[in-house]
Amino acid sequence: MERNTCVILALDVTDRKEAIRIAEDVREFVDAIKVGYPLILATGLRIIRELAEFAPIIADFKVADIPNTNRLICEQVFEAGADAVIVQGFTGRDSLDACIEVASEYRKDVFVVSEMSHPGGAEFMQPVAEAIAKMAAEAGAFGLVAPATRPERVKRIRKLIGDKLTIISPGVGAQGGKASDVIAAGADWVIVGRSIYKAESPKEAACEIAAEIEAELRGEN
Ligand code: FNU
Repeated sequence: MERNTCVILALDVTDRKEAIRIAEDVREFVDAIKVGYPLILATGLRIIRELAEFAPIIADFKVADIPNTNRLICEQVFEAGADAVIVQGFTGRDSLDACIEVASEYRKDVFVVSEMSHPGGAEFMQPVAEAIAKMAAEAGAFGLVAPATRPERVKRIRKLIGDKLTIISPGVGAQGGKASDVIAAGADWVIVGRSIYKAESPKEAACEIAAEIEAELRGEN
């Protein structure tokens, strides 16, 4: 995944044509498209290949099962054409290892959720987030998912893992996080859903977020 705009689109619409229209519209301003249960349950797994025409695809299935089931799920995800999968870390090292093994067979990437961005993410996950981040680094994951709603947590996780893992960060816009703040805190990419796909012009919305990040990286903020 190349880092240009530092924006990942979370495409949580449930209509195939709308998904394709938005993906085409915003392609120049996003480095990847994240698809998850809403779109895939509504339209089928084939949408991954259709969208892959516009950008690399991250499959957000938050895989959280025993190692054997994780392996079977990841095989399906990569067979369908995804470039990366998001998995949970709280299921433990063996479950994560199964995902990473499959990903390396397919030469694809695994992102591990360390702490979720919604308020409930601070209840059970935050106390174990640093242990999950360490485990993900030791296991050889490609990256972590850490909350844009809590840039101070992203900063803490970045300090802990150094440059070993990339950090992708959801929670910008609709959930209250600010793109430039979380990039300044050490995230490599922001993940943005509603603020782009529900905007009157998704293209303009994506362009604005990319510009905000570019200004932050140039030190203009
Ligand atoms: P938007 N997402 C999230 N928080 O929001 N995968 C997490 O901790 C996490 C995620 C996803 O709020 C969420 O499912 F691990 O509309 C949605 O697809 O900008 C996207 O990130 C955020 O969407």
